[in-house]
Amino acid sequence: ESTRIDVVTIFPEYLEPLNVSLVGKARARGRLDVHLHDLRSWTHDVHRTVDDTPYGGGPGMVMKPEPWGEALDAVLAAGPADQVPTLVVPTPSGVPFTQELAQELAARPWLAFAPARYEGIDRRVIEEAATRMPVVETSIGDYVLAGGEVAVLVMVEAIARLLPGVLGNAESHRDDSFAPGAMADLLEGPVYTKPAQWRGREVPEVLLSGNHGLIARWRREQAFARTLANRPDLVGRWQLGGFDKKERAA
Ligand code: 6GU
Repeated sequence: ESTRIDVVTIFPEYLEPLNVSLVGKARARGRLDVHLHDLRSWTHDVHRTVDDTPYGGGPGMVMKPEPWGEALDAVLAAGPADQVPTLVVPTPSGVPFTQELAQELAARPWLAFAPARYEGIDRRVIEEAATRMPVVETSIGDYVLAGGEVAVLVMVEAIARLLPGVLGNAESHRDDSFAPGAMADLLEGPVYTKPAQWRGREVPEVLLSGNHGLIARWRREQAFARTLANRPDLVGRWQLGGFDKKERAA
């Protein structure tokens, strides 16, 4: 019913936006149960050290295994005794975070996020965690962030809006009307609202026509054109199935 989310980070304040807007409301309504943890609370030295130099040499620092091991032990112990979380590790070396993966994760009752700073976490932490719980290493895109915290915000927002009762009715109906994964293949076209004329620019006449068949066809054409222009990589998937049915229906 309520999705539990644990986040272990050296910057809990970076996750403050989880108190705002859609995710904040989902928490206030009891649909999301978010627990933030400071990784440094599982250090034991006076400097609260979480990183060290990489074996084998090279630039940057690597996150030490011991604090992460204790943190994941504590997270496991804090949740329901009959469950384990799915551990989500944001990393540019992970599998792409897609709408499909967001849907899979939204179906799980308990997610634990382990965003890293520096060059990443000692590999043994991920391997040992994987003996105890499902682990997903995932990237939000082909660019490098300074740390995984912002990626956690992205993922939690994408997941939260899929939870039952989080979005308004209009929006959830709209999403339901698409086959699962449809948005991965076709970008949305342009949208307009009142006034019908603004700074000498008109709303496309077809949208004022009241002809819903014509409007649907126009929107489809706009979506095709925008996908061709902005995401030609998606066009290759149009032939491979799933799309014909939607086009016929529309
Ligand atoms: Cl998940 N983390 C970091 N640090 N950089 C990224 C990323 C994640 N996804 C894309 N770039």
